[in-house]
Amino acid sequence: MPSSQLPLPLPEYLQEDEVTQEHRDLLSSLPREKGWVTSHLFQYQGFWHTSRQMKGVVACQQHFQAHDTDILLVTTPKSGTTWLKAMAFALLKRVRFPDTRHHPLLINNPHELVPFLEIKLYAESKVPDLTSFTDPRLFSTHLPFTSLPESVNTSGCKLVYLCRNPRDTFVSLWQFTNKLRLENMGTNPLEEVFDQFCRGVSLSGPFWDHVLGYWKESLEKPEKILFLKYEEMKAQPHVQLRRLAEFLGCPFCPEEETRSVVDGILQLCSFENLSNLEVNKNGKLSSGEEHSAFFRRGEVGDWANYLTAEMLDRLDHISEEKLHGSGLKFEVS
Ligand code: PAP
Repeated sequence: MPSSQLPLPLPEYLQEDEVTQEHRDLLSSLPREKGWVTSHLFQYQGFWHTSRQMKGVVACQQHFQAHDTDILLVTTPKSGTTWLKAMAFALLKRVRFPDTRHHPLLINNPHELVPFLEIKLYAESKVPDLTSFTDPRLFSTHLPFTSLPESVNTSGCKLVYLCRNPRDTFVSLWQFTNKLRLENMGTNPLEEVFDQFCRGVSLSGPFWDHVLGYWKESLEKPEKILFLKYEEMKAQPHVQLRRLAEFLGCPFCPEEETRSVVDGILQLCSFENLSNLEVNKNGKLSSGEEHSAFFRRGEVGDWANYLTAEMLDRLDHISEEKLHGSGLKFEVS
């Protein structure tokens, strides 16, 4: 066959070949359900992961050693991960990269600058070389609290958790996974994946258990976990960025305030700015996802364009039941 007619290799995120017997054995021992993009999701320690991610989850639990100065950005998928990565990076590296007109975020997607532990680093290698990361190291994860590597809890490592209301999270996830599906797979029927989401069968789901795990821990250990909401970041970005800076031990000094450094970071990391950069319009992650898939509307309340009254009833009912007595509430508009 001429090379021009050879079928294109699948992007890495769609590859499900299990090369080691150990991994095959583990997967075959786990409950499985139909995946949203890949053929299956596997339930491990109560939460759902793809086969490729499972490799990363196990390797990172076994081998990741947190440093006291590490910072871990934690989210459920589609809660604003890309935005938080950009803001935390710009904030922590502001002395090294003070000029927002010549900044790494202008030529790199935030996921490249702040890699996922289980989806990137430990999915690619059982023991990745982390020596190029300088302290404070900045990583991210979608892992639920109960699945974090032990050293995250035993070290002084800090966690920043960002969540988003379940209505927008679901719609964003549905849209994102449709983009990741190959053309011949078609789009996922909304009703079908909505039902899966409600039953907890979504990437790193159940959504509510994920959020509650970190919410409770943040109440007990506010110096260890900062709990942020997407809706609050949209409504009061200056307040939330200053909170983040204080929590991470690098508050803005008066001189920075007079130079409007907060404005500069928010502008650099805004949806408008990031989504229009060449790198984010046309680039791809090494695992094959197009950067543009991480930027859609970036608003609160887009759920109103997709969810029926019946769906809202079901979702709100689950939220009420799950969050009852926790003190946690979501804003939806
Ligand atoms: P991930 O968890 O897979 O990394 P994540 O970044 O959390 O994805 O989700 C993308 C969502 O954040 C998208 O929401 P939408 O589908 O409702 O539009 C995306 O548009 C939004 N987003 C990305 N960058 C920004 C930003 N700079 N400001 C606000 N929202 C953003």
